[in-house]
Amino acid sequence: MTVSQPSAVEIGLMSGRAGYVLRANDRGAFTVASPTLYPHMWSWDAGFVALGIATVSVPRALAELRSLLSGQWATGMIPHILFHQPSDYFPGPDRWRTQVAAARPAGVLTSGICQPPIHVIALSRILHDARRRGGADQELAEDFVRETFDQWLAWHSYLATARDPYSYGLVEIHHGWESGMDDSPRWDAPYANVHPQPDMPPFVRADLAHVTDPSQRPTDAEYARYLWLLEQKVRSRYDDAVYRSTGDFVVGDVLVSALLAAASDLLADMGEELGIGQGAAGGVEQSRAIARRFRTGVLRSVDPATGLARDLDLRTGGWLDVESAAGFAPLLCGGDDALTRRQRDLLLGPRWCGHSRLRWPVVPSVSPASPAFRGEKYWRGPQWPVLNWLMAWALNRSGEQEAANQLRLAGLSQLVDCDFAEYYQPMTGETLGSRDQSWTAAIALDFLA
Ligand code: 9YW
Repeated sequence: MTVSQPSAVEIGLMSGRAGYVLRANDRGAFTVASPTLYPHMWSWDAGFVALGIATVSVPRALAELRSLLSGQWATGMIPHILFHQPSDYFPGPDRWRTQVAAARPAGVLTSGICQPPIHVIALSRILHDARRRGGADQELAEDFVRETFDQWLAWHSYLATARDPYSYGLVEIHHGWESGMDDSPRWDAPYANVHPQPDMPPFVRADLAHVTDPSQRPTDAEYARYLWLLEQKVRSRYDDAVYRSTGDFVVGDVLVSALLAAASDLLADMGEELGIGQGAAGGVEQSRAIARRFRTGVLRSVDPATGLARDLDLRTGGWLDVESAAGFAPLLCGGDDALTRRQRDLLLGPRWCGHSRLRWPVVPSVSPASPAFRGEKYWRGPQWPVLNWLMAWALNRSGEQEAANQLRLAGLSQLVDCDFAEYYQPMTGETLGSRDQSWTAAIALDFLA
């Protein structure tokens, strides 16, 4: 299916409305992930939000990242949620009980797990925008990189050490939420070994009150497992080594690993350009070493038969064969040109974006040709605009401009109605989940810039 460029009027409306959404979701020091469903700052959302805001205001984009860094733990971990303000969101700070952890930050309440390391990818894009503008924007962005370089390095080093203690080259996650793809079928097998115990505190979900159709969300049984893992993290006092030996869910995540590799290379590039972190044991060399290790880990996970990367269940030692968009992790970190071309063709082909029944040829979270595909259900098939953006970004970086532009145009066509939904039904194009989702508006601005 060929998709044409939106008209000048559509582009004008879309960028105006996307800017309006981000302005409306701005709470001064941070941007909420969505107006009512997610009234806090989420880690990987903040990265996308920052790069979208940078197209209109570099200072405000940098403020978003600075605000996120205020939640960084002493271990280097950037937590997945920063609770800057009270709300009825569940699970909130009372459930996370991070006061049991010595490494928690002072001054802001946070969750106790993390999310994919998209932030330095966003920062390098902001720096690029700022340099194009020059003047005060460029100076601000370069100063920001100098000021925060060690914090980003600490974040990446945390993932590379505490989350890969045996140097497999895959970042270990302790909760499906850490992947950003909560109920993805990627995690069905490992979740089958998660057994909530009767002494888990009772809970009432808040997410269902904000959606029209509960069948589009994870089930209560899935939710109980999520909360049981949270409980296990609390009981381990958020000590990764203790959790590793006691927790039910320990999985090497290929998408997180590929993002870590890509982000580490970009951090090293910025360090070299600005003369930061030089020398044999400096941040630049450390970042390059992290990038090499995780790129190797991702490439090693590829199934030669399917051409897709696989997560590794570190409890059972088994590869997880699910046709999810995370299988395209090698596109994000590069390192094997033949595989990049094979994945490009696969992604644009009939099992993915070229599937004949898709409303728009946009990356679905699970292949519509897979038996695991569910068109309405959260991360089990719907299209998430940020995933499409990531793949377009990756293709562009690998020199695959034509393929990248196809995803960009398809992504823009999907967003032309200006709902900026959380996720979309791939066959009907129906908007699902929250509307006015910040990261969706943000990537629209980036695609339009
Ligand atoms: C939750 C905010 C978050 C995203 C996650 C997505 C969803 C629900 O919304 O999580 O309650 O945390 O799965 O990737 O960061 O947009």
